[in-house]
Amino acid sequence: MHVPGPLSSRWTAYLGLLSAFSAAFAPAVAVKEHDFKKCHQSGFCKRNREFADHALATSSWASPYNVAPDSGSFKDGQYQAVILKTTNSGETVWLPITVSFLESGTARVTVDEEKRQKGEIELRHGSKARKERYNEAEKWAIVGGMTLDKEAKVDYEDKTQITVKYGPTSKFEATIKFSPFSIDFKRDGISHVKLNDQGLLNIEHWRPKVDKPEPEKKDGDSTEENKAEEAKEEPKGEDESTWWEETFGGNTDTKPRGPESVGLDISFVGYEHVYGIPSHASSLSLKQTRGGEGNYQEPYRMYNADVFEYILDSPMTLYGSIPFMQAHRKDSSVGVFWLNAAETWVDITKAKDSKNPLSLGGKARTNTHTHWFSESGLLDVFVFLGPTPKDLTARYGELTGTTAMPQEFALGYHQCRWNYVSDEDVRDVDRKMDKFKMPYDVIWLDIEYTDEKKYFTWDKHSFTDPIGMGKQLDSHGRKLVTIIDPHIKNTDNYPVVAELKSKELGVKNKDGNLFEGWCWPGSSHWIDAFSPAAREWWSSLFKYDKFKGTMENTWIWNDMNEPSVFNGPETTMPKDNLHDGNWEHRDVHNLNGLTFHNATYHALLTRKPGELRRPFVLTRSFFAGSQRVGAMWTGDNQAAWDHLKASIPMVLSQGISGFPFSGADVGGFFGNPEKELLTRWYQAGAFYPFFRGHAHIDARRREPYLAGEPYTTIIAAALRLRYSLLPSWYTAFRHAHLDGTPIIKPMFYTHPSEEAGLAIEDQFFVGNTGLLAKPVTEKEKTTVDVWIPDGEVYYDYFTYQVIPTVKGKTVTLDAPMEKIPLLMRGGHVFARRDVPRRSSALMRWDDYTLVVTVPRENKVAEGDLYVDDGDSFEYQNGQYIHRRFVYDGAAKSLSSVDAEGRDAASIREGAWMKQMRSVGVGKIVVVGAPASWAGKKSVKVESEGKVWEARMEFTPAGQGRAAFAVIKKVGVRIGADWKVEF
Ligand code: NBV
Repeated sequence: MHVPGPLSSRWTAYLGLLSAFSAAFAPAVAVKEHDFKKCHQSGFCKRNREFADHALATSSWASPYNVAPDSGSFKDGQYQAVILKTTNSGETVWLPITVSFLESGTARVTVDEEKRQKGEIELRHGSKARKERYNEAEKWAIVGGMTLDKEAKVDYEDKTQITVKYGPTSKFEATIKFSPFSIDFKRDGISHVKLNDQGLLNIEHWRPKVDKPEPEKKDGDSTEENKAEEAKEEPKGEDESTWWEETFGGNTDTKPRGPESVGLDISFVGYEHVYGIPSHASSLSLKQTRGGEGNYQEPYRMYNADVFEYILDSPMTLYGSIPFMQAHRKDSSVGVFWLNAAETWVDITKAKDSKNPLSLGGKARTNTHTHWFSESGLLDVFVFLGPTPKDLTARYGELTGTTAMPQEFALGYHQCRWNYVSDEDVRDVDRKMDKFKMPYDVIWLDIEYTDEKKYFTWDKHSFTDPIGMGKQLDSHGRKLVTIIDPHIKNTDNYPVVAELKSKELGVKNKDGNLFEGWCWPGSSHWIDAFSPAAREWWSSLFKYDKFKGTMENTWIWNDMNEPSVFNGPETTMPKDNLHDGNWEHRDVHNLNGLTFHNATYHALLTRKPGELRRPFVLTRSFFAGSQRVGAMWTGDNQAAWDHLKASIPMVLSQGISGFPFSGADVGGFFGNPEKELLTRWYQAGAFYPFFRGHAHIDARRREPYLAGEPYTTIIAAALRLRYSLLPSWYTAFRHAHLDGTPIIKPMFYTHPSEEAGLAIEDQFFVGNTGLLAKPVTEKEKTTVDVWIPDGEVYYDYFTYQVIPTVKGKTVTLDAPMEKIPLLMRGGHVFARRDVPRRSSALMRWDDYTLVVTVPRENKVAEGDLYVDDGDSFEYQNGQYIHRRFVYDGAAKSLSSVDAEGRDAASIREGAWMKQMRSVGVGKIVVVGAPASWAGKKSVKVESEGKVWEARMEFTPAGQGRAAFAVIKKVGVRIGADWKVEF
């Protein structure tokens, strides 16, 4: 291979070299679909689809998997048995199955393979690969919720089946049929989820490789006689051509264990919509994948890859995977979590069920059939029976963990580009953001800050004084994020690579030698973050005295951790590479990003003894569980309107799939957004849980103050809106942290009974605030149609206009350039901080504004506010304020109580809580205030044993605007109990 000389890290010089380098090693700029496998180019995908085609086309098809007679036993919430598979050649394969019924009501079905369990396979040069099926995905993904349901009982059993009742109040049941094997999961006596109902279970069993002689070419190869002969040798569904080796794009994958995929059909009975399995640039309600109008031809793929400038409306894989799917119909949600870290594909089809006209008012119901298959590993699937979307996210959160409580600054605005070219450049951007009164919290450094892409070093010519730069940022409470990627430059005089080599902490190739591939630095090695020793070493690199130039306000960005390998198959690592424990990369691929992200998170926890602060680490690649250690973004999008539009279902999909701390690059990574697009993108981005502007190295500078008027002012307003609502965003994160609730919520999630809303993907509610946002995502659009999910009153956020709404209908809102379509639903109380400041840190001790949106008939409005120090883990010791606000129209009062019923006296106040004693409620705004308040000049306030009057200004309704009242100088502490009487 031709190896270019070392690349200069000076970005100017780099620019020149970039194209040459790109041409040689990096993927070209637009995603080339043909660089990534289609199903028919992936051996096991093709085999499983063909298996399905054959089974579904054969009316007499019977799944060849049967539970062995008398092999089953049920004890302590667990059913164990052996499934026997009869192969085409008449051989019997033993597949131990465990069905675990968990206390939470979740069921887990795990199928392993007996013959594979022991032993190793000798590879070349004495290196070895594990023979058994990979069984450690659980170790990385699952953190709780695994207590068995000791109350689960066998309800019925005979020679053909067993039924177990389980879950809260035993309203769930699973009927395991033996011949052929299938499971029917019911809730309240009705089937919701069926496994192997279509008979597509397929576990490719262990077999030794037999070197067959090349078939002799016979004359007249295509004669009928010869075809019949071939058919005998290769029975249907047993295409052996990719069993032991597979080549794609010039890369050959050796498969020492041969074919070993696991496949299963999962039917959602009576469900028309399925969601989840991110990340795909696709619709929120997933599409069918077996062709037909408006459908995909290809299955949804999950094989984490550097698919930059990805195409839209596609089931192609992206950077991260969460194999969690939810099915929803009016008033019912169920779901499955397919715990497998290997390459996975999911086919989706929907079919009207004419057989069962009984349900749903005699209408033929739709069933959604899904077909899942992974290249290797266990068959391991969790089944959730709902019944609400919230139950699903909570149960899934119990298993894989919930969003880490973030650093508060992380919810502010992040200013990034590839690259800020020097410390002076950073200081300048910092000053200009202030000059233009644009709040922001974090500025980011991409790969060019390093000395020739050697992570943990600085380019000494451009970044002469990183600490001075960090201090300037810190003077306004701001932070710096630097990128650290998993590829370690293979060069001399670089202690990091020297240690990686000498301590053998890198990923190995199939021969057991250190794997070498190409990435930004040129020749590189990859840290194996599956290895405990490698993680410990990784931690040592982040200590302040080791990674010099970093300080307490430096945080980290992990990119390229799919991993991206420029000269690897599908721009990633060869599947026959070896990780810690001799597991093949094939088995663990989709976990790779998580392990690296996790290693960085833990490294930041131990930067300095005694410094216990919540790390902030952004990752590009992820898997189920990544939410526990940081945020993600949707990767390399484009500065185009359709990418702005696509970002919303993508971020919503992340939210319902347990990883809500997500956002897309504002402005679009590749290309140059026109000003209107950039502005609209800021308005939308202000509603992403993770809000970061970013741009490619070739893109023109586009810091928001460069846009020029009127755009600069409009963008500044969007930034300030984000900042004023930070208390409510933070509260939404608290809920996500507690029980896995998404931060921005699609209509099906908040209004699961409204069929017309189930596929809506362009509008959402923010936390529990009742704020309904519908960002403009089309060029020159000055109106939007918002779908109204219920009969509540809706107010315009900015003008307090009462929107003339009808439940289930859309309403057209004006959305000129300067306006973000944002409604307030009646019945909520939410918190803001109204004084504009430069960063979130500078707002810490500001008073709050509470907004009450009076519901129809002046009934009850409710909301909450969670606040802690936003930085340490002290919240785990009770150092937080969590208030519940209740407005009661009939009682004419608004009160604040501890949301968790804690007794204030029992909380020992630390430094932060003490300081919060000086923070109060500055203002209360009651939108939709009753007309009877006219003429009132004050309200009675009661708190901490005192009573006083506060001034109220009432503005009567007029010209479509609701009446509203403003109470100023309320005089109560935010942390205290209080009551206002109107
Ligand atoms: O580190 C450079 C970029 C980064 O800016 C971007 O956000 C990542 O998604 N990175 C990818 C590497 C290559 C981009 C073509």
